[in-house]
Parts: sequence; structure tokens; C-alpha cells
Amino acid sequence: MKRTHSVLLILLSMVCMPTLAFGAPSTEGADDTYDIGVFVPGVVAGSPIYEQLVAGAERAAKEHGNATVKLLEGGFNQGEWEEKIMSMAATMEYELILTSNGAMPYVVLPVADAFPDQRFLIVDAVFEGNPQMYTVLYNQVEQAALVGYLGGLITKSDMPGVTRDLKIGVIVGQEYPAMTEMIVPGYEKGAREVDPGIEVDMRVLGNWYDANKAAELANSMMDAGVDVILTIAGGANQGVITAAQDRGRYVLYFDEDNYELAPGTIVGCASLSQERAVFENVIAAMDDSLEWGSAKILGIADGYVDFVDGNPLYREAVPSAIRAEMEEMLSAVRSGEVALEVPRYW
Ligand code: RBF
Repeated sequence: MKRTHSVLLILLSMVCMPTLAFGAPSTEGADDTYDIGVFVPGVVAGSPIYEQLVAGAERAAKEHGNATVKLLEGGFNQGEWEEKIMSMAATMEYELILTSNGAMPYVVLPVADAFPDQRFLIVDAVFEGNPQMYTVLYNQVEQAALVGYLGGLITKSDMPGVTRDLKIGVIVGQEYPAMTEMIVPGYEKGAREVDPGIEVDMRVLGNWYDANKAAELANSMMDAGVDVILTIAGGANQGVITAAQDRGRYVLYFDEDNYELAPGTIVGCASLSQERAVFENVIAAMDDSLEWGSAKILGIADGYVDFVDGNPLYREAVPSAIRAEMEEMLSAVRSGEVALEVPRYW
């Protein structure tokens, strides 16, 4: 709880309980409470990256012992986000406002200007030089290259349902710098490592929820010979999965180990440890050990990005020859022998 509120509470307690006013020990506990406001730019359900955001904040609050987490879902109208965060900051209730995605530093800037004491931890984003912000970005060139390589191996394979065309696809909710500068180039790079002739078909959904439209896009891609689709579309992912299941084609999943959503159809998951990054950095904010104004990048060598090769559903879905080739590439990337750097796009 912020100091202004504590002062108010002390004054109130003096009025209501004059006998306690001298030592005023009754308000001490409330004084120490660390209040975290989590702003989800969208909705939590169906978006693994937001599910992890909330889980990481809740774990940090539990570990702290005297912290609260209040969740606000901003919804899909992005034009309303700034006003909603402004209202959160205006309560003066939060030591920390936590949010996630690459657009948020820019959405937050006017709020930071209006509330110079408010601190913001923004994950899955990059922004340097504002002393009220700390950002954490993931190396998504690596993350996407891992599934791109698998996609390349699959489209060249004779797995059931695979066409003769060398085509893989990606369906994204919208276009934004991390997508165009890291994820799509990483995906292409991974696939073309297998065969430079592989074509990558990219489709933009235009939102993060329309599963029917996502299924339509997936079907049109599969009509054109796409064998395997990486889906990064939040709640709309389900449409891609169902369409691929119906046609006996394949899906690559992002951010989370989610093979069990569609065993045999989801053939690869590139994971992000956003939950852990959130947990660690919220704890650091609580300890006052974050270097405000700076930006951190976390990748595979740091243990925050990886390919989930340990799930038995992966072994069941993908033939051993392909898995063996994946393992070779994975060990090269995990060891740093193959470097996939984040371009400076901000
Ligand atoms: N990813 C989701 O899974 N669900 C979303 O609702 C969502 N909304 C986004 C909104 C904006 C403005 C931006 C820039 C990204 C959004 N993302 C969303 C993508 C997310 O930040 C991340 O890039 C992907 O989850 C891949 O890791």
C-alpha cells in the first residue's frame, strides 16, 4: 500500500480509535502490503502467454507473503487500453503495474508521464531509458526457428497427410514488430535450414479471438498445399487446430507445452518461460533490485526459450528419424554453437 494511503489510514485510525493512536501499531501490517495490478491486454483464457503472466504474478505474491494481485482484463479493443491503465494508476493503489506485449511500453508512456511515481514491469516487450519502466524481451528468433526447422522436416517427409509441395504456414493474430522482426524471420530461417526451397505462407487474422476465421484461413492454406501451420492467434488457435485435425495435417504451437490439446495433430511446441520470468522480475521489483529504465533479453541459453522434446506426445506424433534430426539442431542451438540473435528493431 502506498504511503499516501497509509497516512490516511493512520489519520482515520486516530479519529476512530483514539486509544490506539499513540503507538499506532494497528496500521503497520497494511503499510507493508505490496499491491500488484496486472493489466492483461486482451483476455487470459486461450492465450498461453497471458495465462503465464497471471500465474507468475500470483506465485510471486504468494512467495512474498504480504502481497496482493488484482487482475484487469483490458479486452480486445486496443484503443481502450491506455484509458484503462490510466484508471489503474489513478487509484494510487499499486506499487507495481504488470503487463505484457510489445505494444504496452508505448500505451503506458502517457500514463507514466501522468503518474511519475508509478512503476511498470512490462514483459514480452522492449523499451529502454524510461526510469519508471523495466522490460523483459524473449529471443523469439530462437523460439520460432526451432518450430520452423521441425516444420521444414515435416513438409519434406512422407508423414501421413503431407503433400508434395514444400510449404509450411503461420497464422498470426496481428502484425507487430516482434512478429515481423523476430518470429516470422526465425520461422523462415529454421525451415530454410532444412531446404532453402521451402515456402512460408503467412496469414494475418486481424484479431486474437476469431476461431472460425482462423479455421477458414487454415483451410485455404491447406488447399494450397501447406502441410503444417504454426498458430500464434490466442483464443483463435483452436480454429486452426480443429481445421488441421479434420484434414489430417499438422500444427506447431507457441509459448506453451500443449501437445495434449490435440495429440497427433500438434507435432511441436516452442515454449517460453514467461511464468518464471514474471515471477523472478516481480520478486526483484519487490526487493527493489530491478534496474529501472533498462531492458533485458532472455533466450535459450538462459533457459527461457526452448522446444518441448520431453513430452511423450511429441515422441508419439513425430517419427524417430525426424526427431533425431531435431535433436541435432536443438543441441546446436541450446549450446550456442548456432547463434540466432535478436536484431535491434526498437
Ligand atoms: N498473444 C496472444 O496469445 N493473445 C493475445 O490476445 C495477444 N494480443 C496481442 C496484442 C498486441 C498489441 C501485441 C503486440 C501482441 C499480442 N499478442 C497476443 C502476441 C504476444 O505478445 C506474443 O507475441 C505471442 O504470444 C507469441 O509469443
